[in-house]
Parts: sequence; C-alpha cells; structure tokens
Amino acid sequence: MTEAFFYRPLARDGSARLGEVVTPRGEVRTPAFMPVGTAATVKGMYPEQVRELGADILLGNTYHLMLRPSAERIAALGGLHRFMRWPHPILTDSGGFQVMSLAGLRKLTEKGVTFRSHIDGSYHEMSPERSVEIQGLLGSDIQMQLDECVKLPAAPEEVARALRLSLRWAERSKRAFEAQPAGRALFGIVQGGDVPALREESARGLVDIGFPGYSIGGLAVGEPQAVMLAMIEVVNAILPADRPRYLMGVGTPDDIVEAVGRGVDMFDCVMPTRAGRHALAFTRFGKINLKNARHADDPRPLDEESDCPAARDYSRAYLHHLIRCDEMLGSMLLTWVNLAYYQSLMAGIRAAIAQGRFEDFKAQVKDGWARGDI
Ligand code: PRF
Repeated sequence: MTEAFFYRPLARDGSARLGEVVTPRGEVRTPAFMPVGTAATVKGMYPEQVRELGADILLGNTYHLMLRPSAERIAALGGLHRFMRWPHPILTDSGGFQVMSLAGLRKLTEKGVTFRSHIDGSYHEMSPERSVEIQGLLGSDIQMQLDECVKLPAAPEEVARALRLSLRWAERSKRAFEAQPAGRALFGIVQGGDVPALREESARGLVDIGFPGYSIGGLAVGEPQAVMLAMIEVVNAILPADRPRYLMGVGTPDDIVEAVGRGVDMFDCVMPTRAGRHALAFTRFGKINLKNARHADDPRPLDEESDCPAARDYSRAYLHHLIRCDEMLGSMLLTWVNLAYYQSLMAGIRAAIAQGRFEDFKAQVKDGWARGDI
C-alpha cells in the first residue's frame, strides 16, 4: 500500500477530467460524488449499502463531531473510519461553514471563531490550528482549512476581507497540518464571492502557498447558477491541472454536469439524502415528489429500468403511503433511490469522459430531466 496522496489524471474531454485521487485508504474515481455523513452516518443507510452504490469516499463534519461525541472520544475509539465502519477514504469539512450556518452567538477574529453549540448552548473556540487538530484526531484522509464563506449577495469589500482572512488561515492550517502522518492531504479553499478579480486573488494566493488539492468554496450560497459557473471557470484556469478540485456543497444533478464540464473533480451535497427524507426522488426523469396525491393509486415503480431495488421494485403508491404515514422506511427507500441515482450519474459521467462523448452524455441526461415524469 502506497503512503502517498496524489491525483492521477486518466483522460480529458474538453475541460472535463477523468482521474483518480489516490490515498493510502484507497482510490477515489473522479468525477466523484461524496455522500454526506455529517454525524458519522449517512442518514438512513448502512455503510455497506452506500459503498455498494459506488461511493469511494464520504464526507464528515468537524463541527458536528467535535460537539458530539467529540474528536477526542472518536480518537480514543480508533478514529472515525473504525467508529462508523467505513474503511474507505473520508473527507472532512473544517467547521467554519457549519459554525456560520448552525451555531449561535458567533464571533470571528483573526485568531478564529468562537460560538455556542446549537445542541446545548455550550461555548467553543475554533482556530485554523484546532480545526486541523480535530480533523487529525478523526483520522480524516482529506482535510479542509478553516475558511470564512460569505453568503451572496455581499459587498465586494466584505468578500475581499473574508478571502484575505481565509488566505492567512490557509497558511496557518498548512503549518499545523505538518504534524500529521504521511498520506493524508489538506486542501486550501478558494473564496472570493461573485467577483472574478477576487476569485483570482484567492486562487493565486492558495497556489503560492501550495496544496495537494483545492476546494472551491463560497458558491451555491445565493447566486444564480450562471454566476457560479463563471466563477468556476475563472478559478479552474488558475488551479494546477495535476491537483484535484472539489466544489463544496454542490449540488443538483444539473449543477454537477455543468461543473464537470468546467473541470471540477469532486462534489458533496446533502441534496440526495435530505430531499429523500422529504419525499423527493431524483430520477432519470427529473425530480418526483412522492407526497403528491397523484401517486396514491400508481402501481408503477419510480424507474423500472433502474439497477436500484428501491427505484425498481417498490410502487409509487407504496412510497406515497409510507411518506403519508411518516414511516421511516419511506425516508430510507428514497435516500437509497437518490444516492443510487447520484452515483449512477457519476459513473455515466466517468464513462462518457473516457469515451470522449461527455457533451453527448450531458445533452442526453438533460433531455431526460426536461421530458419529465410520464
Ligand atoms: N466552505 C467550507 N465548507 C463549505 C462551503 C464553503 O465555502 C460551502 C459553500 N457552498 C459548502 N461547504 N468550509
């Protein structure tokens, strides 16, 4: 087993990239979608089941795990992989984004961020150094620097201040990360809002510091899709071709195919899992809301041609019934449907890039979503 972390490019089709992120815990086929396992679980799914759908890597959250059950407790129990029985690669977010969206009474200074837990109101401090230390205790394979993500729309001065703070935190994070074993990686996070010049400043600053991979943050936070895609183009023109690029917290199937076409390699999003718990199914025919009364008498499955038993073998009427009764199996089946759809989309994307027909594939899947449910 190699002790190195690196990106192996395999093929290109336009700007779309086929590759592998190689880690000591295994290879991640890219473009990759990472299911979100915030609280050391992909809600409603067995880890073995998530793996069988084709996931090579999961995302975990520093913020949630530091509060409950705590990084030190997970470390004492042998690390996050053993704790949750997922022996494959894990990527962790640094916590800053979750502090800003979930925690109460936040205070941000040069040193870091102080906040109150959304669980019990307890007081916590997070610095770039502490975030990296927590991710190290968890045993995360791919770690994120602490950053500040500004919601859009925002004043350019505010976006500039946040990206420059994030750059200084990137340097501190890199220094703190040097204490960790070989084979793990720390990614820098590009910020810069919807301002091309600030995106460039952020990307160049991070490349100067030097990271084994780069995340694109601060997008899908209120801006139109066209703006997000334009920012991805600006950033990917600067990021080195021999390092993986991860678009944080994105997105819909349409966002994913568009971003892949602009050179993004990795994605994560709560959308398939959260939407599944709220009765929304992602399919070849677009989104289907199983709450709708029109499904009550429908004996057809969601997609009779799917490889996923949840999509192929259960009637829409039954799924509708489970959701109406708030039965947990309804959430479990729809989470399964959605993660299976997302992973099959990624497998289709990878096959298309390998064969040089990514544009055709993109047109074909978009056509299916547009045609809609019968
Ligand atoms: N920063 C971090 N995590 C994130 C984001 C970010 O900007 C986003 C934005 N879409 C999602 N998750 N650290």
